[in-house]
Amino acid sequence: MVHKHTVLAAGWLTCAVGAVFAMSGDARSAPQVREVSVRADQYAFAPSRIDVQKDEIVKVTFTAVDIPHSFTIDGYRISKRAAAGQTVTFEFRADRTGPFPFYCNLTKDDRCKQMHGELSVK
Ligand SMILES: [Cu+2]
Repeated sequence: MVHKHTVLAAGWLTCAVGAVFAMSGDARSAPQVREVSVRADQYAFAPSRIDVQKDEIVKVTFTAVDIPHSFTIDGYRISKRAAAGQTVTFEFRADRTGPFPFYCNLTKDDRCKQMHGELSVK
């Protein structure tokens, strides 16, 4: 019984140490992660401008506050829809530079056409 516990503890310790090494390894080689929260409310995005560096992993938390909206960037072939009051998360690698317009492509409410923003990748 005592022996079994010792083996379990040693196994756990090996895992923990392994995880720490794996994490520090990732920190050196993995790309930077940029977390961005975007709210769509009353036919506008907030913020309407997102600045990132090239090759960053952009983690977007997108919330449609009042009615369904989408976060659409043609330049990155991204279109994510959120239902009213809901949040969707997604990520992509900003592997091309440029200003990329984003907008809401939902057609149910005509005023969604007013929704514009810009992603800047430098
Ligand atoms: Cu919309």
